[in-house]
Amino acid sequence: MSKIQFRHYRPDEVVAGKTMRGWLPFSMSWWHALGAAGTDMFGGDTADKSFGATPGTMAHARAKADFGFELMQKLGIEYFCFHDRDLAPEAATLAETNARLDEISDYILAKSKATGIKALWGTANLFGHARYMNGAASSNSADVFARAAASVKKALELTVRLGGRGYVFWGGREGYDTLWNTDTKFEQENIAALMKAAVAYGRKIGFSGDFYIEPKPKEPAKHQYDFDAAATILFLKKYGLGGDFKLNIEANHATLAGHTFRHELRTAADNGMLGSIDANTGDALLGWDTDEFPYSVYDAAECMYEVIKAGGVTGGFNFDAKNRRASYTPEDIETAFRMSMDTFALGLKKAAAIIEDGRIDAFVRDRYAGYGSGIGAKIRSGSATLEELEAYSLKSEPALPGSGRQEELLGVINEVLFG
Ligand code: XLS
Ligand code: CA
Ligand code: CA
Repeated sequence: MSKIQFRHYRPDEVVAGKTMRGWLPFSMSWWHALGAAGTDMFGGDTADKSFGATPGTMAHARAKADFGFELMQKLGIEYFCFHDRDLAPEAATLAETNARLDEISDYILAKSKATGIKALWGTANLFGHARYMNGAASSNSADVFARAAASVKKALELTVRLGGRGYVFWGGREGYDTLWNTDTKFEQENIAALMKAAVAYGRKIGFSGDFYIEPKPKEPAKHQYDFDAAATILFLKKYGLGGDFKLNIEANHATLAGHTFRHELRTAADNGMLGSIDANTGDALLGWDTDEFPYSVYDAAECMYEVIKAGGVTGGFNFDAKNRRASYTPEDIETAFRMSMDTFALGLKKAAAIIEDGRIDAFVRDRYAGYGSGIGAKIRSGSATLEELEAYSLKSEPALPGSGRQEELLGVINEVLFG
């Protein structure tokens, strides 16, 4: 097996005080790399992801694992992310489904032990089956809630077994299509109840990692409760889940919510909740979740600037990304990973260069200098009263605040990035 050669990714090279491998724990998403075959709303598969076996069989589940581990080894990727459904097809009963998951996790665990490649995070697919048409924990059916909880229990066990750093809740159908049939407060209370039960069980079986919520505003639901980082943080704090949960920020979901990737990273980090990253990108001209392999060095540099400032992620960088429909050969899969890993490696170096250059950080620091003493320091200490601030203001009119110098700063960034 020949290792893939990178242009910028050198796992052991130290950048900003840590190895590239340490800053960038890359992960392969089982569903895209081994599952997505190019199907879209208007046409079927273009890629062959049978891997020499019949799809829907356990032989196929094993063939996917074989291909996945070889791919990760070639790339030097040390983690993978999975839904229960990605690992083995669902059977007629929960008991049979669980038996299949036990069987395939034995197989994967053996490969994991042989290679050192582990799960980054696991999750349960609580959106694909027809039973989840009205959501899982937010379903109007208590039986569906119970079934979702059973799947979370099993997915947590798999995550622990496969060495996962985290466990993800992505609420694709935890939302609504019309408020005319929905009790939003009731549904969100139920979502919190499932999460609390998951924390209790996870800790009981020895899961010491973080739980994550992955915000997304819509698709498939018209409105998802975990709309963006801010809405999700409010939910976690309201229900007392902040100690066990962090966020898994996905670039494409950030832009769907009308934010930038960087905005969502900053919001999570400001609240001490930057856990993990789903590294992908959307398309500025398309209003849905295209899950493309990230290629913008500029975006990657912005991302890595936020990540360095936050001291890194406790999770990793999961390529929740798939090849375009017309890039359908096995070589296209390798090329996509290589290109995106290099994008983040270069982004990391550029972000470190921005910090090293110092002009941006110095500008931001100086911009708030007026809060360092006098009335500003009083405001920062939280002790300034309105009466005092009025008395202060009566003495003189405030000067205009200093210029934001936006264009100058953008020029500095261009200079550091491109010379
Ligand atoms: C879908 C989400 C999903 C989560 C895991 O848009 O990105 O794939 O990452 O359920
Ligand atoms: Ca994702
Ligand atoms: Ca997505």
